[in-house]
Amino acid sequence: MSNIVAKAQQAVMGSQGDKSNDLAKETKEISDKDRLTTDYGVKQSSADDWLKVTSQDKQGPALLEDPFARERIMRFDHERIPERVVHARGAGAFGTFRVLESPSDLTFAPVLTDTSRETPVFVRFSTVLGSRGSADTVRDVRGFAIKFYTQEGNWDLVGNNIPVFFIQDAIKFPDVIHAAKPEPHNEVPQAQTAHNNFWDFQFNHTEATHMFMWAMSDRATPRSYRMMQGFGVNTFTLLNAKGERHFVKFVYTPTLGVHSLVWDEALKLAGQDPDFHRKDLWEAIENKAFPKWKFGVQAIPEADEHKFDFDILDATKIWPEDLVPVRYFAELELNKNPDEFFTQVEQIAFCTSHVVPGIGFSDDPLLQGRNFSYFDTQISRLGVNWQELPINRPVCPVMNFNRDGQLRHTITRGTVNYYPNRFDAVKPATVKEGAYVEYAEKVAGLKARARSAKFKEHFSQAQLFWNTMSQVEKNHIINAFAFELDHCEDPVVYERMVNRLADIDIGLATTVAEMVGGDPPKEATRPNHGRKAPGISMLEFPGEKPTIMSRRIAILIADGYDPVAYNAAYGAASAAMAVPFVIGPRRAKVMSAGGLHSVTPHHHFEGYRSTMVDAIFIPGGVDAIRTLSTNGRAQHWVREAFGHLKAIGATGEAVDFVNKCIALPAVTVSDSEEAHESYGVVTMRHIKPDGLRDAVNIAKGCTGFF
Ligand code: HDD
Repeated sequence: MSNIVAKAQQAVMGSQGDKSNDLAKETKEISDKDRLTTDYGVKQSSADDWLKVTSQDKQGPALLEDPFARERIMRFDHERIPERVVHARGAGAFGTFRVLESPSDLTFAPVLTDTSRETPVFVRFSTVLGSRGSADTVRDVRGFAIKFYTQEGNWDLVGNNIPVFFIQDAIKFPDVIHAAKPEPHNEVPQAQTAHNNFWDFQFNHTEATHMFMWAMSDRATPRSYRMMQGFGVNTFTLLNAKGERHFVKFVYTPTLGVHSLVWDEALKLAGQDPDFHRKDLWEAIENKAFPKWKFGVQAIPEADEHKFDFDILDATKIWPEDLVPVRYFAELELNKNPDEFFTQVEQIAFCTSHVVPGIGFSDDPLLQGRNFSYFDTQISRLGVNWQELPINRPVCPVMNFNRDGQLRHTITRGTVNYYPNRFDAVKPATVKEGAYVEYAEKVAGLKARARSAKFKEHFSQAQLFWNTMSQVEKNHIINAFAFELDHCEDPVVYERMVNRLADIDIGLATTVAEMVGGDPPKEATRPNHGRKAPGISMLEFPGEKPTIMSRRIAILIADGYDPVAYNAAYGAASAAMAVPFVIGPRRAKVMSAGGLHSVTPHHHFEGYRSTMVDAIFIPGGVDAIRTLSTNGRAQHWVREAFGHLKAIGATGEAVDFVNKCIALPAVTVSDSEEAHESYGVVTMRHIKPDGLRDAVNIAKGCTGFF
């Protein structure tokens, strides 16, 4: 019998620890050697014509008897599966998780302690509210879910890019999502929080106050999935070999820094390039600019659970980093794009309930509800055997007596499918063999539909967040509220919300009210404690070192461009692993000054937009600049890039062109022979190779910050 079990196990598992090999077994490559067949393997002679009764001069009816045509149409008719009820829009990639320094005082989980391991992972990023086809850059929370294919089973860490949540108790999830999704009568608006129902709910649920401050901040308009932090949000537990337990929050911080789009860019990109984030991730991985995150935890010993003025099991609260610092000990790298979107990114399915020995849950009421919801939703989305799908199956052995159901895939040999059985087959594992054992937590209390006292305080951390923001971040938050509440037509909604803002900051409330209407109180309705905390302002995360690696740089040219400046800039950007895009008046040969060189631009001025790049560079050239000066769109490129705080470089005749486009007295575009930088505009009359390097360096710094 054990032989049979071993064989069956082999059929289910991949080669140990290696998810790529496991997936390779199910992956087919298309080639010109392939011949078209039906799903049942019979070769087909035509993919163009349905079987018909026909003759040369008369077209007769199509025949229902044609099994080939019927199969194609039937398969097509059933291609769609339900999209995720939230987080429907997303992108994903494979990667690796490595432990750099073992936190064995916190946990015995090998995935978090074994420094010799490389655990394969799949990460799916997402927006929350939009449908599968919605735009990437909308204002929204981003999902950041990691599936760790560990030797001890799959561990799913289903996090977001914001460390807190709207609600404390999972029972409210349907309400917060219904209120945020398109309204029920007309299914409007798509992928937006800017509507009556969302803000009506926020007002009626004071516990959402902290979270909506984050959602109105620049965190909700990331520049790239690669430039977002990730947070497990809920409170988990780690168990060490001595049996000691810590409460933990998982944190992952990108080495590229935390950066956002400005709102105007995000709005425009939603139309100009709805796949902006999806493409950005793909492009970076293809260019081998592998995104990386430092991975760590905030940990609180079990004995200290009640030492804080907030409940550490409340998902609407952060653990301020001055009280509980983050301890980084591992790194996460994404290094391989998926082969096929549907079978990998769409079919991947996460469950917060899936943890491995050494990692556990807490009594966080949001987490406990989530632990029910995820498995359940996968059944309706993918079917009960969803864990057998290639992207979801573990790389370690799987064996049990869960059987049958729709689309059961595994064939298990043996005459019994229950335990205990006369063969002693498929016995429960011992602790030594790696069994998951629940922590023996002592629980006592009365059953009640209630939350503990500290869960009732809802404003303190909303103020903490606001107090900590830099002035620039505050301005962006004010503008976000002004935009959102302006989209609420019902005065009850925006007037009440303006009042609610006075619970956080009276300046915020009055400034927003001036724009959207409403009558806020004259004074703050709640005293501000004045506290700030580290780890909240994005400015604290500029990145490990300034880099233009994987940043897009547009080089604007026209006939007569200066080939020396062009080549130098293109070369410098490529050498720094940035992604240069040449933009010209047409996607056909553009001749340099002197006619010795030519370039075929990647895009033309109308086909691409400044929103899609991080910086622009314009080489001089008398004729080229004459053309750009009479081209409204080329001027718009410069103005818009400047308005979005992007680095702009110009040499030779392009200096005057940029100067004219910007035309702001505060910005001095220098006439200097040397490289000169002002407001992120880098200019040089006469180029020198060194000066260009300066320009690229300055561009690095500038693109890093906005
Ligand atoms: Fe959730 C998906 C993150 C609360 C119920 N959630 C989902 C995804 C992420 C999160 C990243 C997408 C996973 C993927 O890429 O497939 N959710 C969170 C976070 C939460 C949270 C960080 C708060 C701490 N979620 C939450 C609650 C419930 C759900 C309270 C229900 C009680 N979430 C779901 C779901 C989804 C989901 C309906 C939809 C698709 C899926 O699970 O697989 O079950």
